[in-house]
Amino acid sequence: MKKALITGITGQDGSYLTEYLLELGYTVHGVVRRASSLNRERIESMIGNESIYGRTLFLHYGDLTDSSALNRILEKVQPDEVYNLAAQSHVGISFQMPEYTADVNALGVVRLLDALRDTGLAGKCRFYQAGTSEMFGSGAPPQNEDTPFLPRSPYAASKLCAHWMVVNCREAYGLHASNGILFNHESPRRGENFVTRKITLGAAAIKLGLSDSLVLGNLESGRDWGHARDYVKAMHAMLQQDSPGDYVVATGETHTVREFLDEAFGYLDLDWRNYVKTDQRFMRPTEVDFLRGDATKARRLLGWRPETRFDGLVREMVDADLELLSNTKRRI
Ligand code: NAP
Ligand code: F7E
Repeated sequence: MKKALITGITGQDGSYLTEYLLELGYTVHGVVRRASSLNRERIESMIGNESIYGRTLFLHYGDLTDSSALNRILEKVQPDEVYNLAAQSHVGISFQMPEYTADVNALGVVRLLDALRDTGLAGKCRFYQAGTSEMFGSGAPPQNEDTPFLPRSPYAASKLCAHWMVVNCREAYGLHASNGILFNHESPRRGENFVTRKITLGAAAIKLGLSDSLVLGNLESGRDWGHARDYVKAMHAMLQQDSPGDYVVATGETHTVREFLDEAFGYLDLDWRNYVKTDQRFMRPTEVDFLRGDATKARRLLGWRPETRFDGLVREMVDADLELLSNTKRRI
């Protein structure tokens, strides 16, 4: 049985990847941060299952800013595959916390790659780095592996540093290390301060009479939105290849924030124009206007295809938020 170590296991992608790897028969080890309250909601169902937790799923305290903890965890777990999903992943917040963002997203990867070498795992363990379409920034669409990187935020710049560190490690030391260049992927488990989840939660709250407005920023930007459940399969597929590489993972379809609003509110028979306001505080100093990925390479070499389309994604998120708010009556 293969052993995987996942950093960022408590995040959106970490939770889907854990479920997928457990289904494939892996033993999964996750790195969790110490916090004053437990934030393990997304993996709660697995932690609460006695036939999984402590048998095929294990958690270890660590942090991408703490090299010695990373070394200890790797030494103890001896994983066959490492998936580095941990990050300060919010682009807007990265403008307010550029140093921290670079520490976790860029130096964190340096620490992890060094730890793999220091523990003698570099020759045996495969490595996945969670790269992002944000690295393309203002690069012309459709963006693929040959598109120049023109980052537009501290988040994007930090991820670009990580990207090249991974490329260098495989060239210099022969590490089986791959960069996934993933375009936006969402789900009912998406963090509540990303635009898609903000919209589906907001629309559900308005429908249930728990709120009467929703405040957003730029409605004109275009994103290539897919489903996280589909995207974690591509991460795994990259590490099953004979050679490491870099892969764009995307649907090839772009929608604006406005179109996301149309779909989410329209599904609930609401007109978003009656409820949505915009405010400067949610605008970014520099914006990425339009992303559309060309995932030909992933399709050809990994056999990967997205299974969920845009309308299905939006409806699944709206339905989940209706259910969540109906059960909790939480005001947002
Ligand atoms: P997410 O929901 O924000 O999850 C981030 C995870 O990283 C959480 O488990 C978080 O732990 C952990 N983390 C944050 N700082 C850490 C630190 N200093 N040390 C250890 N763990 C830390 O992000 P996601 O959407 O699942 O994305 C997964 C990865 O893919 C991220 O690297 C993101 O940048 C990248 N990515 C995401 C997308 C997308 O559209 N979702 C697209 C391209 C790339 P807590 O739970 O304790 O906060
Ligand atoms: O913004 C606009 C915002 O924060 C999408 C991360 O997973 O995907 C994500 O980054 C768009 C932007 O995602 C609000 O200005 C309008 O144009 O949902 P987002 P993102 O910045 O695309 C990439 C691939 C990642 O790698 C990242 O980790 O929506 N927008 N109004 C808003 N965005 C937010 N958050 N909140 C608003 O109120």
